[in-house]
Amino acid sequence: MTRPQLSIVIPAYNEARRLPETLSHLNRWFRSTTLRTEVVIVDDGSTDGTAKVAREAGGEGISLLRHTPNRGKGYAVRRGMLAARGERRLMTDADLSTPIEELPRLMRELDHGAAVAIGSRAVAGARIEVHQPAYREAMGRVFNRLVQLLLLPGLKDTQCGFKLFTARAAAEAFGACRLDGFSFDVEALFVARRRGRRIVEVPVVWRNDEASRVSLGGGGAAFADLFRIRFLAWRGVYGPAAASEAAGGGEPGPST
Ligand SMILES: Nc1nc2c(ncn2[C@@H]2O[C@H](COP(=O)(O)OP(=O)(O)O)[C@@H](O)[C@H]2O)c(=O)[nH]1
Ligand SMILES: [Mg+2]
Repeated sequence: MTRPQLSIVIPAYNEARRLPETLSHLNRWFRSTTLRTEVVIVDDGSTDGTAKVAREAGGEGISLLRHTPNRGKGYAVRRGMLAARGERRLMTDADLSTPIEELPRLMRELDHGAAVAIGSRAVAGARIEVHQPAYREAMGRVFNRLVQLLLLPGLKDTQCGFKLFTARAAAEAFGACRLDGFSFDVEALFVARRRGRRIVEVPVVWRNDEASRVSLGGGGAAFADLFRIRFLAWRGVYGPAAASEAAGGGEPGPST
């Protein structure tokens, strides 16, 4: 089979209710694009019939990976990104909080040479149509302060679930990742930048879906994981830093 130009990786934990609408929306969107596309759904130990829904909606170009028990969003995305075959690989949440219609903005950045384009709610031009609860937004701001301080200076939102990688950047970054929880985005971006890959933050639309699977405990663990990434980097787990990273964090300018 010819290689897909785009893989859409969807981590799914108990998404039987949200997945059908998401998949039918994606199917409609496929008709508007000429890209050869595959969808990879990763059922992360769901107990609610997610796999059945995915199989029923499935068809050509939709594949399902399953594991039990639940391992976390990081594990699910990593598995999907490494199994995907597309020349470019998008990870997106099952609730399409960032609509798939935003994809061309990210594609454009890869056309212009970026290795990774990440959807962002915190840069000029972003449009938050439905906000997260105030405590999540506040926690997100504190989290980002720490992310920038410890690991990724200059990136204002690493937690939006909509990110596009070239095949090479995806294999490189996710191949080196260790974390299964919610800091996996930070880890993948940290590794990508360490290898000297250019990351661009792109303003996107966000419509929060209140049916969140994120628990407060999971949020706490995410903070601890930031220190873990620093520690693993110090231990050499992510390999040596590329010259451009060692010289000061990759490309100059606000978009890195
Ligand atoms: N919370 C959570 N989400 C997971 C897990 N594994 C995969 N996911 C997926 O991660 C995505 C984001 O989850 P969501 O609850 O919408 O997060 P939120 O929008 O940040 O509150 C969804 O596609 C989930 O199905 C997991 O173990 N826990
Ligand atoms: Mg959500």
